[in-house]
Amino acid sequence: MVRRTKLLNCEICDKYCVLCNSAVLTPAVLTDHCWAVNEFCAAAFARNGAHHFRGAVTLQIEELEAALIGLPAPRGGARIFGTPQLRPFLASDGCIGSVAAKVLGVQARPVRAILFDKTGANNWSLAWHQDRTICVREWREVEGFGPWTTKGQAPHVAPPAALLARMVTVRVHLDDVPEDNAPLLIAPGSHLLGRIPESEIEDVIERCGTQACLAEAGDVWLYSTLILHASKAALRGMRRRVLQVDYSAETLPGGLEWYGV
Ligand SMILES: O=C(O)CCC(=O)C(=O)O
Repeated sequence: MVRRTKLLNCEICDKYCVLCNSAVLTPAVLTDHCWAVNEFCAAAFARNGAHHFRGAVTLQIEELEAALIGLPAPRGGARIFGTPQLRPFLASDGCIGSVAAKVLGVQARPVRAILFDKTGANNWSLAWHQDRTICVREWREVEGFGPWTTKGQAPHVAPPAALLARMVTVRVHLDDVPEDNAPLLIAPGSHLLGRIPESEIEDVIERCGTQACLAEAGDVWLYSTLILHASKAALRGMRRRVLQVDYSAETLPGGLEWYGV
């Protein structure tokens, strides 16, 4: 017999959780589950820094795989440049870009894309960190921007944290990500803390708690770019392909230009 209990509304978005309608819920659990339902709640995203869009690209997954075929995906991931076949997916009215546009509006544009392809033979883990750099066309000295590095032959620079806080990152899952296939781990709410010094990371994780972002092929996770995150190596002989795209709705100051995709 299915036990039905009174549905509680999420304290943030005032909607009930469709996943838990037979469980006894506390408001805290509901808030957690809130990001697992398809309904997007801007207020919950602003607080948690993440939202799971189930099946957002399921219908386009074969076309997407075809667009990505042949692209290198070495250990640690490869930046994707000059791939016009991806643009319809990434535009703000495309199946990927429209997820970013929920937060940034129609001005959202893809500013960096990376393809990760973890397999038993191409495996790695990443300790807790924030993504702190953006990819630009050329080096220019601009106040607040630095230090500079070169990755994948393109200049990268650490911008002011406030700029990163206004960006979002979309992760498109091409394979299932159960608990043992290297889900992204996040510390919900950590994106609100600006740039977090290395020495404070442990303490922030303790305070924010952690969440494993499980997914099925065709799902999309949306994150605040500044969120503290980590990922383990894949444990089983499974493949874990993720297309990760950073979005911004801004032009850069001082003549700096986004590299783009
Ligand atoms: O996909 C992953 O495993 C981790 C990606 C990541 O942490 C990053 O790009 O900073």
